[in-house]
Amino acid sequence: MKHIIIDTDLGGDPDDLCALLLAINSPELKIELVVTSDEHSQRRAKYAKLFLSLVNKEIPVISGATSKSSKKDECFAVDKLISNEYTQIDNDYLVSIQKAIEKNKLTYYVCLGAESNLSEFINKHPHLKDKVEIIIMGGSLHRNRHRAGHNVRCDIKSAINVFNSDWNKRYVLGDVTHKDEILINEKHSFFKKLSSSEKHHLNFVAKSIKYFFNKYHCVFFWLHDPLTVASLIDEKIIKFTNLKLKMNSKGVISISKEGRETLVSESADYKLFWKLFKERISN
Ligand SMILES: [Ca+2]
Repeated sequence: MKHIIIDTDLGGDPDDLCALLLAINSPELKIELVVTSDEHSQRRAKYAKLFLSLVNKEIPVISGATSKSSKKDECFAVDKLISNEYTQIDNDYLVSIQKAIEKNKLTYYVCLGAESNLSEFINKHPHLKDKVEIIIMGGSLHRNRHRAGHNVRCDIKSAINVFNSDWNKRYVLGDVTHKDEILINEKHSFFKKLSSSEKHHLNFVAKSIKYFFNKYHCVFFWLHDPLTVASLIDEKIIKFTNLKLKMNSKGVISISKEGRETLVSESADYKLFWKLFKERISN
């Protein structure tokens, strides 16, 4: 069993919620802590707590770093779902992450959003390096060579700091996640199943997806974050390779002879992913 910390910007793109549910329903993983990133008034943390209460899981939730994005849009689509939530949530995230990591020999730090919390943590606790394996969903090599992906753009400075650190880490790149094989729209059987389920928590996921579609006039999303989590459950789902990479001041990565050896996703087995994902989500 792997001990994991999930660092997430859930409440915007619904794939974070699907990733959280996949991790909850997977006995190979034990979630030690959920920490939110790109926070606005602890709303992501409140939303996480609300969902965990629906699935009856006592998993600690901590509110992470406040958004560093200068954009007015908060990328948060589920205000209506948390409108009655007045829960006060702790925000001593650096202490909570430290405690969760010190508890076990090895912890997988799964970063599914901005890297603000992670960057601060590695600066503050370099002595914990050997107890952590980091897996980051973000960046791409071939998809867009001029603009970093959403997670990196939310806090470019932190992404650069993490990239240049000597902590053990691997990246699930947008090159393997922006794929039709893991694209969900309203016609997809997965979405229909969630919408028609009698289980309250699955309806909650369906509702969250609908709010996202409505707010952003969007008709689909990709399962970037569930694919990332799935790669920890079954290592055959994503094949990783070592490349020499550099990250520029805009957070864009590229291959470079002088670059840093970096473990990145090369390909994914989407059929294997779907088999696992379908089984686990319908629980
Ligand atoms: Ca995310």
